[in-house]
Amino acid sequence: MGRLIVVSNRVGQPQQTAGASVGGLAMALGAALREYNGVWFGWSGRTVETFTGQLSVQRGQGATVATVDLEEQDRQEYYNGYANRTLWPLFHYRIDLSAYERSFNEGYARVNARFAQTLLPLLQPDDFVWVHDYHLIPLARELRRRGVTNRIGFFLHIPWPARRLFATLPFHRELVEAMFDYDLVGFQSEDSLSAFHDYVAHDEAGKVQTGGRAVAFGRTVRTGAFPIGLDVDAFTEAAQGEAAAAWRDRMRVSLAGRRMIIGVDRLDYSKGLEERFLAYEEYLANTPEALEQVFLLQIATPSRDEVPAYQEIRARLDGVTGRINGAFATPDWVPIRYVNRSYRRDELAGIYGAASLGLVTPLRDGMNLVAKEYVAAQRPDDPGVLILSQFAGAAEQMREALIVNPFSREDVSDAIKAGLAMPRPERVRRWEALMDGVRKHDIEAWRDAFVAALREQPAPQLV
Ligand code: GDG
Repeated sequence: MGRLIVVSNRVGQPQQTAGASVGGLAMALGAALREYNGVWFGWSGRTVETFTGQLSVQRGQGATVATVDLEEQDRQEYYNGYANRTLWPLFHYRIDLSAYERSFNEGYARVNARFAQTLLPLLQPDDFVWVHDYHLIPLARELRRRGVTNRIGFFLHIPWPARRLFATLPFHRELVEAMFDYDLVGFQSEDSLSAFHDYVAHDEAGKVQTGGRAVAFGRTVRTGAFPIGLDVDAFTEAAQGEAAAAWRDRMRVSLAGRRMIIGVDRLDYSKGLEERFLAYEEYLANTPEALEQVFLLQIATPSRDEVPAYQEIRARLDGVTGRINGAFATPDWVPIRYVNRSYRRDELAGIYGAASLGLVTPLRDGMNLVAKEYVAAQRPDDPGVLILSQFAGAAEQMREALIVNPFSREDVSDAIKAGLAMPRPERVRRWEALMDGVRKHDIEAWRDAFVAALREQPAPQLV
């Protein structure tokens, strides 16, 4: 069996489980590489004056991590630019925030070419290559141009937007055409998959065959939905460890008989934090008996702070939380505990476990792993209730959550009320169904389904 070569913008530590701050992507790929004798290749996060293509290789147990340095101009145009100022907002339905600058486009093309050039000497003929996320959509095209015939798969961690939105991207056609250089393209949800099919069928006059083969540009690519999940065993282990128990106890003391609602998100406008705070404010305003009895703990870890839209949302959230706390707080109670730092995974697991409600209300999200973590951290005999946005990919599987429209304050406020009042038997019944789903759609199921599909796939054929 050939090796698995994973390529993503940044690499993580494959051995890491309970340790410090890692995002959803890093956790997912770390678990995948532990299973296969793999190589994980990506940007080191460092910049140098002139790009050299010099690889830095670290060998660990069962996996090798290889990184390359980029130039400062690459960081600005490719990472802060095209990836995080053009594609991220557009794919999260925020065309008002999407910047269409040619230099970003050039930086994106340049870095994808640099990635291909640097990866080339690492590849062996029977390797399978698995490319991740919106930073690297054209990577297969760059590898094919350099003669690579290995199987190459692509997985998009974020949503694929509706076709009319996608068409606002200059060179949208080229980007999709580049996706036909993969053997397999995977999305998080049926919603994203069908939006992609819709574009292929309508804008390219292509065809979508049964089994998910998309035909356009004279080529065929296999497509599918592969919902990502948790490394459930690692997470439950973390939730049962000492650090988690210490935080559960610490939170229980600090509750002082009150109920806690929890939100945990990267500080990102796609996560709907402002809308969440306003819905919670509405709940407080309409529920006088909740005053001093409930609080919202929002952990919002700063993210992408070089990008102006992230500086703006941070400032707005400072304002909104300050205003709500000023209006409702009493000398010994604040309605929102707003925390801008990150916690270790095991600490987070303990904090989730002490919350009566998990509030997960992104305006758009590829999947959302926090929803799954909240469920996995609950006590089976007395679980909390999950409130989940209908616009998170996770909503396709987590039907027993209280599904809400995050744009509607009334809807979210009603769900908070219903969740806090829900009798224990109903909480247990919903939690059991949710936890079954979390186990079924776990990280191994995701990884194995994608890798199996990639390995079975015959080489691309001309139609
Ligand atoms: C992208 C897609 C998709 C957060 N704060 C801390 C912390 N986190 C962890 C959470 C969770 C992860 O970060 C966030 O994952 P999400 O899935 O919620 O969101 P994104 O970061 O936007 O991830 C998303 C995901 O990729 C995987 O495909 O689900 O849709 O946008 O695991 O727990 N972790 C620690 N301390 C924190 O303070 N340790």
